[in-house]
Amino acid sequence: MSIQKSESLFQRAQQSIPGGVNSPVRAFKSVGGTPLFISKAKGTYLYDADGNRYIDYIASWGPMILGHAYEPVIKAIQEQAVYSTSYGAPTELEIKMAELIKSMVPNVDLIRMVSSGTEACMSAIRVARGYTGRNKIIKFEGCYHGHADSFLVKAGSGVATFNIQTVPGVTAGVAADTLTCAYNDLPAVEKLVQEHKGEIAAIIIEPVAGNMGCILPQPGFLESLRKICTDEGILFIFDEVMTGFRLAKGGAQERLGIDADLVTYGKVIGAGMPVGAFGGKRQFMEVVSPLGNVYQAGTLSGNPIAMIAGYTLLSILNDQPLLLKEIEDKTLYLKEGLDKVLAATGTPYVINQLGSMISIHFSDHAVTDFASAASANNQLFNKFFHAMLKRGVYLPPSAFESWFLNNALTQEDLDATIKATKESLEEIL
Ligand code: KE4
Repeated sequence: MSIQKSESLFQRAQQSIPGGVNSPVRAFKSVGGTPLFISKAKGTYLYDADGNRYIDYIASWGPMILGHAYEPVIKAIQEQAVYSTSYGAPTELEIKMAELIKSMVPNVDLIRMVSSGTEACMSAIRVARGYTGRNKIIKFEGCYHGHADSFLVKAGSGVATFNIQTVPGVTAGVAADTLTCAYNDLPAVEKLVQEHKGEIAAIIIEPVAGNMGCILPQPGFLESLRKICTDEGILFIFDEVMTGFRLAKGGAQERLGIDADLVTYGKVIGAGMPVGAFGGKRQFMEVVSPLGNVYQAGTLSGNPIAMIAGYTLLSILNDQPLLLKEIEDKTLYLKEGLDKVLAATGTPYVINQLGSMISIHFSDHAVTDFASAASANNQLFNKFFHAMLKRGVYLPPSAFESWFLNNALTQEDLDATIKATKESLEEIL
């Protein structure tokens, strides 16, 4: 398999773009090698600049839940684009989008559109601080809520992949207001809350973590956090940028039966266009400008192209909830196949999975937080990544990422992935 064009494009890209990419996780820095430059995609297949085809398990890090170039979405974008791509003024489309999301998810009376998951999470934290008058937040080591300063403290995704302990440019003052502890470590949360009584505005969490690989909340963990927040006047923020409209129509709130005070969305709600959102009960969201004084804004927030793309995709998921079940069934089929081939090798591994989020960890212990994810044999994962890539299977280029299945995957694709896994393990072990 030649990747000559990607290699020359990567050289050229590095002359004009930091690291040759517009987002670090794309650079293959932890797995090594040359990032593939993608020229097109359709359904579950990516095609790189050299014409090689890959079965895609990234789905643009989540958004392509029904597959790439999904016809109803493409058609809707094409039809809308002729009426201009942005007005900087309100449109009925934004109302329809807000009303649709409110009808699909629990606990959202008001919702504000933004242009990324980072903006959504950054704004949600500001709402919590504005509403409570408190400064500190608790986040969990290995969770990633975007690249706003407050979150780049023991963050997941690329920050974990590159093992960046403290991000230059994030001031000590900002970092001091971000308290961290291990995911699933309830005593650590209780200790922080007691030590900082009355100072904590929010606890923000990925209800199912996807930025350390896929890591599930232990039974009772989220319920206990919910009780702590209620008792202490702390806002409970679910970062559902990954889990929203994937784990269930109502996201993790519905799937896990936990009520958040604020919830953030991204990825799927834009169907691949730049969209994020934050929302919650009226009592919290009415502090947001221009209703309240917590200022938050965006030139392209709610722009018509992003709205029609997201609205079209969400409408389909809303009208056909069995689609999410189909993707979950495909994930379970894949998990069973991976389990069989991995078990046959005798090498230690765990597979974490919920809904259509899944990850493999070459570990002889359960992976329940960042430390246990980091102590897995991630060098072996890197070899596995490349062995799969050369067999036409495109996994996230880091052990600290969840895989994302899309509904364009066929039984043949899944079987090909299981076969590639068997062959890859035979090669690298
Ligand atoms: P964006 O600003 O990248 O749209 O969203 C930030 C974000 C917030 N919350 C969660 C739970 C997220 O997973 C993300 C972004 N996820 C990463 C992938 N792990 C985006 C990929 C990238 O950084 O290029």
